[in-house]
Parts: sequence; structure tokens; C-alpha cells
Amino acid sequence: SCFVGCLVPFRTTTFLISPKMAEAYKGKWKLTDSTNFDEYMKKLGVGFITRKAGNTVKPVVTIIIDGDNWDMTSVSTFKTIPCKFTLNQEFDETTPDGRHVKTTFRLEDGKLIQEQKGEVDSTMVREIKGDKMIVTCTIPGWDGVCTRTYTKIG
Ligand code: ACD
Repeated sequence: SCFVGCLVPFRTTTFLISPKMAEAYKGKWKLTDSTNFDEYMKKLGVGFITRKAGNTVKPVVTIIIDGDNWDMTSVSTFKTIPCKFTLNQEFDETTPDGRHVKTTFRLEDGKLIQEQKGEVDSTMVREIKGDKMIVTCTIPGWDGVCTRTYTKIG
């Protein structure tokens, strides 16, 4: 009927799907696979010592969500990297290797997109597939792709 046909799509997009998409990210994730990370860090201008550390560590990321406010803190033996943000709001981010960038996170098609503007621009897309969170890192003008796979641990 018209009642169902009009009401359901409206409620689905505005009230039900969006919070559920975010819901999938909540919890604790540990890095279990990484490809091309060294190349990616080289393109970002990350120095030798930090790259060695970055290539070695298996960070645990804990994601807490309160409405549009996210806390995505990464813990490893290298360092603890707090990352608090509000969706669709640009903020000053200090990257794990100490670069200063302007960052915006947004949710699009169920994917969390992190856009960094700085001396080198970069985009990180996070998507959930089963018990995996897959992070795809790209840089405009770079042919390569870095993929980091996190597995749900809590
Ligand atoms: C991911 C990908 C995040 C990549 C972040 C920055 C890359 C630049 C420099 C890395 C230097 C050290 C990396 C050490 C730990 C990575 C921790 C990532 C925390 C978000 O999410 O894996």
C-alpha cells in the first residue's frame, strides 16, 4: 500500500540503516594482515626507523561510537594513538608518524572513509566483512594500494 511504500524506505534510510552501519565497527580489532604498508609509508614520507616500527607492530584498535562521535584508539608497543572525531567534521589530525593533516571522516555506502589533506594527501577506507575490518590506504598519483586487515577480538 502507499502507507508501506512511502514510510518504509524513509525510515530505513534515516533511522535504521545508518546506526546499524556504524554498529558493525564497534569493538576491538587486531591487525592480522598487511600488504604494501612499507610502500605506502614511503610515499607518505615516513622515515626509516618509524617504517621499521610500523611494519613490525600489530596494533589493537578499539572503536567506541556515540551518535556521530567516534573514538578509534590504536594501541601497540610503538605507541598509543588516540583518534577522536565527529563524522563529517574536519579536524587537525597528528598521524602516527607525526605529520599534521586536515582530516574528515564520513560514512558512505556502509564504509568509513577517512580523508587526509596535507603535504601528502591520503584516503583510508574501512569496511567490515564478517569478523574482518579491511583498511584500504591510497594516495592520489600512487599506483599502489596498501591493505590492512584487522580481525575482531572483542
Ligand atoms: C591502519 C592504517 C593506518 C596507517 C596510519 C598511518 C601510516 C603512517 C605512518 C605509520 C607509522 C607508524 C605506524 C604504526 C602503527 C600503525 C597504527 C595505525 C593506527 C591507526 O589503520 O592500520
